[in-house]
Amino acid sequence: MTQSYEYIKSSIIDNAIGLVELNRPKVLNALNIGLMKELASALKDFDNNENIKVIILTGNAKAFAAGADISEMANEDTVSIMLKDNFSTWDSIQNIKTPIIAAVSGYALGGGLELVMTCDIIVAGENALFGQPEINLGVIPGAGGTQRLTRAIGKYRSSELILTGELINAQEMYKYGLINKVVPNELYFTTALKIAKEIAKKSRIAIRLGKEAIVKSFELSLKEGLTLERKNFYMLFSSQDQKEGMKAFMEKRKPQFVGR
Ligand code: DAK
Repeated sequence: MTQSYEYIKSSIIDNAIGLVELNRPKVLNALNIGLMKELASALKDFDNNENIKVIILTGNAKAFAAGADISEMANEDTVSIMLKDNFSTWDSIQNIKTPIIAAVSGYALGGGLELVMTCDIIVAGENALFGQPEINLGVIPGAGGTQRLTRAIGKYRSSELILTGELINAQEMYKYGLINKVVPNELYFTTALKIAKEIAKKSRIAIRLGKEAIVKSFELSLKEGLTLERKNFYMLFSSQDQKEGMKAFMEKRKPQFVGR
């Protein structure tokens, strides 16, 4: 099943993996309002689809996304930008329960990097370039960059990136700990797909509760986080998949998970 959009492409692989491709190649996938709305809608559709266990979000070889669309923001003032409330689409993306793998090639800048950082696993081609260049436009990151980048790579590295606007390559970002894997350019998508296929073998309900507990670790105290983890762990013992997973282990066979 493939649904058609204007600014993205959405499709399903192996009946279990949702794929969203950002598709404004002429402007390096600049994230305009229309694209963000379509993206939020496609991700929500996958989140509501009981067959989908994991999502891959990607761009093209030249760009994941070179940031929010500057031409749309240039004439805004404080009130007009506030009233548009475009953050609600960003908020809905960070509430997606299905894990998202970012498959990055080329530019991931500004809002593009912020979008990457809403994902759960990040795979990059060697040519990928990351940065928060908003400072060159007289502003600062507005969709999570100062918070997520700092939590991911630390105060000192994020300060340098955000305050100088410099771009760094995938290998450097890997050393900083933001990226799971850096691979030769031609392998960035197949590597992400390989990880997605591995996740797709697992129980959908366990995958989602696992993501929830990990994401919440950024918001809760250790004590609260451990309580949430324990509740999610207990909850899984009422699933058929827990019974099947443990039974299959003891019978020395592969589990057949049903997502219930
Ligand atoms: N917006 C609009 N158009 C862009 C763009 C962008 N971010 N990035 C590239 N383009 C367009 C270029 O204008 C050009 O269009 P034409 O001139 O051909 O019509 C085309 O894409 C190709 O770009 P270049 O000719 O510049 O290509 P180069 O290879 O020479 O350079 C580059 C590539 C990535 C270094 C360069 O394009 C560049 O510096 N782009 C801007 C990068 C940037 O500053 N990004 C941060 C943008 S600010 C918010 C949520 C999020 C945000 C804000 C608010 N709310 C919810 C309210 C986030 C803000 C940002 O991301």
